[in-house]
Amino acid sequence: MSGAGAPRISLDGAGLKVTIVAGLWNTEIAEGLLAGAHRALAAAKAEVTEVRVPGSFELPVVSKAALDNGADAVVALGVIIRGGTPHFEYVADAATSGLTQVAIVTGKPVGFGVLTLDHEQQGLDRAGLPGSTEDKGAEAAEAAVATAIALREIRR
Ligand code: DLZ
Repeated sequence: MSGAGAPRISLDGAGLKVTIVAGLWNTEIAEGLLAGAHRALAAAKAEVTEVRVPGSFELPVVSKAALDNGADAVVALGVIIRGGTPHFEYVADAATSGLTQVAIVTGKPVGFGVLTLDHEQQGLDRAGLPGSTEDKGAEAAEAAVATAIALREIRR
């Protein structure tokens, strides 16, 4: 995910129930994404629940369960760093296509905050940490809330 052109949006998410589903791999970057998502959702006044999953592969099934059980939107966070095995492609593809399907099948938004990286420094630059140039956890949270608001308008 490159940050060029990413919008920062001021939103009123009062009354929205948002679940953050966060992977545990690559702790420092993952915690930065999580903190950024919390900051953005607090600013939007959304009601927040946090659920941890082992890795990015588990994001889709838990995101779907959250949406099937009352969440208005999910923010899915994960960090996948390219290694020397094909695991990177498998895990990244499973998370990306799985989360896309979850959004379409449930008709509810999934903010996509899964970083797919060549190396750790790219993640540190994007994780909303001191010294980061981007805040992808916050961006994913803002996208989820903005999409939930858009869907509410359309379905009114
Ligand atoms: C197995 C695996 C590997 C190799 N790399 C990552 C990664 O970089 N980021 C991540 O979130 N998860 C990784 N995983 C774990 C899988 O997502 C999953 O948790 C396990 O395969 C167990 O199902």
